[in-house]
Amino acid sequence: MLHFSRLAGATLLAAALMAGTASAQTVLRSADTHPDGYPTVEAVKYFGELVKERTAGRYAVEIYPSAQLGEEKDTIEQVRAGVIDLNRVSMAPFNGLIPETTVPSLPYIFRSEDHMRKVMDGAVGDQIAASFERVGLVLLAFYDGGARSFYNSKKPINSVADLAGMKFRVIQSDIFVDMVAALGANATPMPYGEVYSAIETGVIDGAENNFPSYDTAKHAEVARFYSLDEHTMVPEAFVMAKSSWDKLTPEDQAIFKAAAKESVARQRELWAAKVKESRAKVEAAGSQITTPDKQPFIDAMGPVYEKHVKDDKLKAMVEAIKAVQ
Ligand code: GTR
Repeated sequence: MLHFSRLAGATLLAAALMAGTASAQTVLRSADTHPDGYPTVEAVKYFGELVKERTAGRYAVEIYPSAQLGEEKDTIEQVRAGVIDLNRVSMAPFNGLIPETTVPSLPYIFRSEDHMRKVMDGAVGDQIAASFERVGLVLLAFYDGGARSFYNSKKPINSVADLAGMKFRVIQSDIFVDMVAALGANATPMPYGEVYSAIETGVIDGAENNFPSYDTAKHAEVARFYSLDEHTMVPEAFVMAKSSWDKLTPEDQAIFKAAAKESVARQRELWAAKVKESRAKVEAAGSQITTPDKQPFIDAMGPVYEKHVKDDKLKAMVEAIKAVQ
């Protein structure tokens, strides 16, 4: 009898502890425009696992992939308002909101992926990260977004002249609109989720993105001419609502920061593999890839820099980026 009640007591205690743990868990909602399995989604998943483990289950991350919580511009407003806690989004839609984000979004600002990583991991990256606080966000990590290039349904692009008069969807940023204009083509900013049908119905001739997006959003099905002009290398941003961040203890903030940092290494590995996989997949499915000489594209970007790099702070950032070896 004694034995039984001890056992029952222990069971009750265990159940109470479990209930306690469960009720004390804060679930943080995170948005991503990409589908499950995409490197950014997997990186945030990994971040969530680390956070859960290191906070002994007090925090967990629930990801809403495939734009379930809305298109990027909407989710940016939601995370600023604290409606959602976390968001993985490109840096380009922040351009109108945070001037510092325009610098890494500029065409041909980075010489290579390696250069981009060094910059984002260094002092300029820190400066850009800090600038998110002004709009109610904490920048947890910069992820790789690879190089963006033009693709279209009409013809192979081998030179700037080939772009003349064509109509491209661009990501929602004025820099992109002006960049396309500087190349003699027309830009239509629109949400990512609308691009496939806009190309299919001929509203636009094409769009611009990296291989993993071109592949997973199925744009390759409707725009088989991909031109490797690699005009931008905009990093991805993983942000947290400042209001959610401020609820964390300093110890938990350190856990979140460390987990985010570790997720960057994971994302970069997954990213490199995904670029290769997506490129092979679209080529096998019939995409035609051309490699135009980049210099004339670079030479055409003067007006974009003149218009978007006006104040001394941004000018200094551009110079600092160029100086990174
Ligand atoms: C992708 C990026 C997305 C989204 C998309 C777009 O490369 O990862 O976050 O910004 O481009 O063009 O809308």
